[in-house]
Amino acid sequence: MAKKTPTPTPKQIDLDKDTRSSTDQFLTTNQGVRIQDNQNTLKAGDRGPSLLEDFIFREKMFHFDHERIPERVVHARGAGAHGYFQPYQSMAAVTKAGFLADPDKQTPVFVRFSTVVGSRGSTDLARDVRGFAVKFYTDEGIFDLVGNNIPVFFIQDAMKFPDLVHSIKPEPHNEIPQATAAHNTFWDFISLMPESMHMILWAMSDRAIPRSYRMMEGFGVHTFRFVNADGKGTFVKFHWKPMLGVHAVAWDEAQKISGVDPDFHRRDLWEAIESGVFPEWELGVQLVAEEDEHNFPFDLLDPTKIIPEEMVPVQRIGKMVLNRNPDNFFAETEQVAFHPGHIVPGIDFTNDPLLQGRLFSYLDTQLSRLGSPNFHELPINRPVAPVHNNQRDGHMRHTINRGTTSYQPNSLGGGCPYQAMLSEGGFSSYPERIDAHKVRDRSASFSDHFSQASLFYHSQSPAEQQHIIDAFSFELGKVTYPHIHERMVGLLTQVDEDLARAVAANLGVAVPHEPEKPMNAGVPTDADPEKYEPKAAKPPIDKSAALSMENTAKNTIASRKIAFLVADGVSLSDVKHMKSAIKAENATVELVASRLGAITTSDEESLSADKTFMTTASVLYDAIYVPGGEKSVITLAAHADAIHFINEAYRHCKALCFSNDTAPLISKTFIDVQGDSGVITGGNMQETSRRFIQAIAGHRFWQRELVRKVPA
Ligand code: HDE
Repeated sequence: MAKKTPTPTPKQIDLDKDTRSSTDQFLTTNQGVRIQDNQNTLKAGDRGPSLLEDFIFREKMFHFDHERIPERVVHARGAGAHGYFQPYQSMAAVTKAGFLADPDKQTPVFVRFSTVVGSRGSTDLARDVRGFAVKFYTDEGIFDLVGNNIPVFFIQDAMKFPDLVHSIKPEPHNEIPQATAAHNTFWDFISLMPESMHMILWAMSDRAIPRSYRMMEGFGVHTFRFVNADGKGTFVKFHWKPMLGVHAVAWDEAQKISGVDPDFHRRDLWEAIESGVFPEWELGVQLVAEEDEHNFPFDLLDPTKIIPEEMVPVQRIGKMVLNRNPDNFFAETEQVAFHPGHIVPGIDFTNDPLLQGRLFSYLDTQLSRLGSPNFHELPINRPVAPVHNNQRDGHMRHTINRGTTSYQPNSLGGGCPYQAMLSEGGFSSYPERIDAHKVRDRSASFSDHFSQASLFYHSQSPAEQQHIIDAFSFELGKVTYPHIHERMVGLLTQVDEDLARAVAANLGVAVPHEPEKPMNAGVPTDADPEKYEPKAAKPPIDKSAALSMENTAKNTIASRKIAFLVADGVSLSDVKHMKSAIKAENATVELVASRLGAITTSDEESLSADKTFMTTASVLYDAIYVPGGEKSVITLAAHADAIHFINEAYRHCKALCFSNDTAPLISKTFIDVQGDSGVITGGNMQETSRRFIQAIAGHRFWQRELVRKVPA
């Protein structure tokens, strides 16, 4: 598909002021002096020592020496893209936010997706939470929706965040392991932290190994507040719903992708945008009237709880489209600075104690990362709304403020810049009434830690439940302390007895007969431990269809990647027909052969191979097609790598399609063409391609896992 060039947004026009291209330009120093020799240092004789006066060399090396900045303490690895957001209708009844008021108005956005635990160079396919941070450049200032692809969090209070992160990061003595929770310290912490159980169930589910950033949901996690022009507040939970559905890879596949293409998600996002199949999400909101705050069996301020969609439906209020890749990774994706405290009139916080702590952390962290309180002046961070205030100076100040006054009130500067009235868009915080004692404490309404973990588990399909069991068994299997296994199994009994039994069996530990009281080490000294004891509660509903990826959209193959396995003698008409059927659905085809270069077809035409069995792997594709052509089929049947390619895709439950005369190849694989779903063979080309496309849209045929035929 030809790439569409998006119309520049106001933010792009703003960024263009700082964008440079060196085409047809001389090489210069940073002071603009033209350089005549960029190959040799200045020396005393051509075999002599280098001279200190070589300002060109020193400037070049000085800059290089300082190229790196500290990576983010969490969410270090990420990928970003530009786009826009457009509401479907005015939301003025509940919020005065201008960017949600006018269905004709597009607001520029920059989005950064990330993993949480790994460092900048780690793999994209780690089992991890994914960050989903959106910067809206609204006319009223920046609004950052700094969310994740999981709707709840591990802890209820920001005080515990450094402990959580220290436990999951590589262990301090040897900095092992990288980008994974599967080690002693994390599970030690979690097994002592019952409030983490809901999030842990999500993290052990396939949500933590997405097929693509483009196929993830996003969540604001906390309950926020909308405020309308009359000052009336409404609680709001934010959701992003991907138009391509929510899909994951298999765990075995994730581990292999981490080896063959650690940039898998980054590349996937980049390529989708370059090819013009723009990633899209709908913005959803769950609205709760203030009067209903206490009508739920959980606390709206508790970030370990969702509001099930069956209780409060998600209203889809607009769409976000990502249509432009960054020009420069460092300047944009690395330097972008998100902060949940960047809000605009019409949006406000609640007292969620996790959110309250975040409001300190994000601003603070930019100082050590970007090195200056002027980070907001970096092109990617500056708003399109005008900025005027009396803040001055600091490292790397860009703005040149005119005038003699940098204080308020002033008369010498005519009183400028002046405060805005409410009617002029001035921000005023929601005047929530607070009448309380100052305490370090947690509300009793935060003490149900298991009911929503159970709801999540019970809402999964059998295959998804098995994947959760497998993930617990893998992660805890890497833990070398049996008492941590036992504590975790004890906690899992509170979520689901069968889950606990299955995990215990894999770990070789016993399930406690009577579910024990879970240990909760997160109790302050001098506090009444009873008060902190988790309370058993019934889930708000028994099952929620929205929680299972099985029920997601499966109606498109747009942007999916399909491998065609070919060799000399392949049927050109098979290749052509299938390729055009797949391309018509906006998906991509790559021809994979044993070598690069021209492949001669059965009718002596020539095709060009895109990849070889050495340069690619089945795990990088969504589906596989083997076209006919006797000679090609026989060659592939004799090629161990081709057979492995097919078997591996089969093991990962992908759609496979074989042309008519491919029996000699199929017979070398583990595939049973009669009994295996998602395997399409022979027949009329039109019908075959239709069935194949439908199978690819179905994503995976997990039932194949029940009979694990293919060795890893
Ligand atoms: Fe973050 N988090 N976080 N977080 N977070 C950061 O800010 C923090 C939390 C999230 O692409 C840091 O600029 C605390 C929840 C995303 O640049 C830091 C707490 C959610 C990103 C920080 C949380 C998130 C971050 C590190 C608990 C989902 C990446 C670098 C109180 C709603 C943004 C930075 C990007 C990044 C602190 C918990 C999402 C240190 C203290 C809950 C998507 O400020």
